[in-house]
Amino acid sequence: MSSRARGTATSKQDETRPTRGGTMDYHIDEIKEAFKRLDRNKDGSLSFVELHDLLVRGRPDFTEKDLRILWRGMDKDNNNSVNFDEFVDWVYGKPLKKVKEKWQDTWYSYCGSNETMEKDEFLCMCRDVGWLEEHGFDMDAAGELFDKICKKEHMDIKQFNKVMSQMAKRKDQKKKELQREVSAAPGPSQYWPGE
Ligand SMILES: [Ca+2]
Ligand SMILES: [Ca+2]
Repeated sequence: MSSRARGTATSKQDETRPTRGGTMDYHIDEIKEAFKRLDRNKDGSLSFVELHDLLVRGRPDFTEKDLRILWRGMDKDNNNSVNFDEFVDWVYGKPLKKVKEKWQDTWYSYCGSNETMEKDEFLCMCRDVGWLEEHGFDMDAAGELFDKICKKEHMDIKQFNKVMSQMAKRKDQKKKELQREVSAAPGPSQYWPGE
């Protein structure tokens, strides 16, 4: 649960940022402008990171994982970015695509303000998933596994797939089971604060 106070869609309208389901009707030019401003890297589409602050507005109880699932519902053509048409549909309250929760949602939810995972985020996830043991696969072992696979400070989702393969061997479990365990983890209880 978020303990931070946040404005809701109805209590605090900011005219420059469209909020879904509000009472205001937005003119297409306003939406265009908002889209342009949100598109910080100017690549013509919105990433999860670019949309994050807008998605959390009016949703104080949402977790990072909830946001991930909401985000995938907006991304109707599954290309991991929201283009202008998808954005317009969302602003006008068109039904979102139905998505099932996936282990990737949980994984991304532990990534903080980007889409790669640092070691402390990885350890936090291992703990929540229940992978850490007092003896054997402990914090140090998890850290070593991170270094071995990642070789840099950040891990991407492909590298995490390798981690799961190694974990599956180590624990003599099927990788599918490990993916289920990741899905079952709650994700960080609060979303990361906006910039
Ligand atoms: Ca962009
Ligand atoms: Ca898309």
